[in-house]
Amino acid sequence: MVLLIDFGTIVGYPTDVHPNFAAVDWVTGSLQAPNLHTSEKKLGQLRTVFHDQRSWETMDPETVVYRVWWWEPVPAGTEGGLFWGGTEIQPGCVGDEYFMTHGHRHAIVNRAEFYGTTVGQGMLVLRDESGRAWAEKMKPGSLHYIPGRVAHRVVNTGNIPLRFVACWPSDAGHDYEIVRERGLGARVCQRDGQAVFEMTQD
Ligand code: M6P
Ligand code: ZN
Repeated sequence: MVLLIDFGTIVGYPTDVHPNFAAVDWVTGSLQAPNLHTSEKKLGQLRTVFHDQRSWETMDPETVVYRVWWWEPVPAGTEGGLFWGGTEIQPGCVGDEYFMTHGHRHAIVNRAEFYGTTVGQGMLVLRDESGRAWAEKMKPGSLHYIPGRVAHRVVNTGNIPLRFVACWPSDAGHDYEIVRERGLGARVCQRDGQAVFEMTQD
């Protein structure tokens, strides 16, 4: 059987398979998909995330730090399924610390994830269960495998929006508490115009 796929048209699909049509712009990471989910995080929602609380208090809490969009081809919590999404982090700093995602570990801890950078420059900060922290440079084309049990966060170290695509298991979930309590063990700060990865005590 020949299967012809042309975004929106599948010929010969089995009638018991729900036709899931989606399209990615591989240059920007933008996504078209059925029932696309979106969310945005503003500075006001990221109080404990940045270390310079004084600078954070002087900034507009309505400032959008990052947006996320994702497709759930199966319901959240489904074992064996996958989600696909993208994230755009604005350029900026709170004090000397770059704008970044909240960061999380997966609620089902052994679930892994892929991140792939499409636009901009950044750092993926990772921390394993033993407390070791490290970072991987993100730039267009860089592909990052995040093993299970490893907490992860993305930092925009450039002066344009940083965009990356992501693929993660539909039952992975997000554990934000662990990052709120323990942090990532490292921060990425601007020192003399350069992005510097610095270990912290937490
Ligand atoms: C990526 C994925 C999402 C995640 C998003 C923002 O797109 O890992 O699952 O929600 O980044 O990260 P956070 O949830 O830490 O705010
Ligand atoms: Zn994740």
